[in-house]
Amino acid sequence: MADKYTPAAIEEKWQQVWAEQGLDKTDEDPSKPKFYALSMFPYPSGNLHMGHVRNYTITDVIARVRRMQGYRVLHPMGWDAFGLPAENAAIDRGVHPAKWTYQNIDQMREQLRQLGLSYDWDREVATCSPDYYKWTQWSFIQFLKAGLAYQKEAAVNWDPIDQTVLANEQVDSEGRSWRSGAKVERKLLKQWFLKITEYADELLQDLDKLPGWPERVRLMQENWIGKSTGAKVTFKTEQGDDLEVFTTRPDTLWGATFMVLSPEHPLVEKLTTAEQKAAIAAYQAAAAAKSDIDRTDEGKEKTGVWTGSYAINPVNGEQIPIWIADYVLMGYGTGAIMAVPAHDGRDFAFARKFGLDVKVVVQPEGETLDGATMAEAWPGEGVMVHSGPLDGLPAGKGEGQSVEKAIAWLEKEGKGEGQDNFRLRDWLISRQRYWGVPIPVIHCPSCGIVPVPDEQLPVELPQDVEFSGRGASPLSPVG
Ligand code: ANZ
Repeated sequence: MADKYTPAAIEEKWQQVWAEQGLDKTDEDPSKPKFYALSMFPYPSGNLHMGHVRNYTITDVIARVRRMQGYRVLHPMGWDAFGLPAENAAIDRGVHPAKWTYQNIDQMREQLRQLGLSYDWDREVATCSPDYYKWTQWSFIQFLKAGLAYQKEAAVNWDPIDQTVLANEQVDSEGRSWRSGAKVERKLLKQWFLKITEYADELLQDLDKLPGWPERVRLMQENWIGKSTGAKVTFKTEQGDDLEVFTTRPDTLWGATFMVLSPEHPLVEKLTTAEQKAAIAAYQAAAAAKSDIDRTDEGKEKTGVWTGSYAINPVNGEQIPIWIADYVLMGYGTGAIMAVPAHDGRDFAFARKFGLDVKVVVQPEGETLDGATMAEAWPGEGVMVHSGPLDGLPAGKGEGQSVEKAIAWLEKEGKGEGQDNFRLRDWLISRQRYWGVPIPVIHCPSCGIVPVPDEQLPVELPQDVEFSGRGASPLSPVG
């Protein structure tokens, strides 16, 4: 026996023998127990890296052990082959994304073979091939029929020079487009979503069923789902519209001294008086140019504009001014808040900057806060004051405390109701790019969105397209 391991001499020879014996083929003998060894499909970037090697070795070891234990093992490989890099390569190098993708697949398949991994290559799939994405489309239609796929307007990154939507990865840290260098804007476009929020509670509860998982990972999941408990409260605008807010502190309603709408809120136009029109429009344009991270940066100076209108506080009939400000995001809660400057830091900074009232409704023990002179908000514990039915209660979320009582009172009075809110957003699946699965629906002018019948799937992606090199999808309408 040779005392040196020479991969070139040994591996190729034995891989050949395994191939001839069909060692990796899926055994279909129904008398044996089945085992499915599936690892995550790689993106066909062109070359394997050590992360792939580690990952795929683990699954390969499992598959081999199971075969030896007498299982009939299905151990396939596939390619997560749609996505933006293929399109970028097409633009940069003038090759069609399909050609670039299949070349990369060939190369990486060869590298996986050299590693001697025991895949059944007869079962290979590529997500960009019509016989595969037929099933992606079929699944989408099941979601659509179940009411779990839907379209709505959502903010996207818009490059005003290239006139195209950009992925987050194409926007640099200064908010500029990777290609044109233009300052990226936020623009509302109709998008497809999957309603993952329908499962938010279930996802949260079932984290308990993962006892083997690191606490750190479970906590990350929990924060990502981000459950907040509170209430939805309905204010009336002076124009007579309902203005709903989500609040985690419904007990502080008597201390609400103004309201703040996100600049994108649908009621802004109606609320804006003639005198305030120009200032509001300018502020909306400035907010559209900012990222959510910029907008919610706690440290930054608060900005905003009064709409010129008032709302009526449902608990005491007081008229309070309605402002717009970028620290309120359209994508969270209802996109509108009641501002309680005495007990919320952001609202406090805003009120001081614009000279708005500050009304204390929670008095901390041993102190007497005065709205006119206090130096910062008091978000902590205390006793409820100036709050009608809540007066004298301990402020807090526990049993018998102010929040619980406030919700019961709102529900009894028909002014609001308890509500949970989640940070988790529905999953935006449309991309406005070319190299992806066509959404299998017909936009019928008279009957709306109609799913393509199963027997007509797949709806194939046109192959014969030109890349303008300007970043726009070759399928976007000309003009
Ligand atoms: C009044 C209030 C008084 C609030 C108070 C807090 C303290 P979390 O915990 O993150 O769910 N809010 C609601 N929607 C918002 C939006 N779209 N953009 C920015 N802020 C929003 O926070 C919920 C609280 O954040 C809500 O409760 C609301 O302010 C604000 F002493 O309402 B609160």
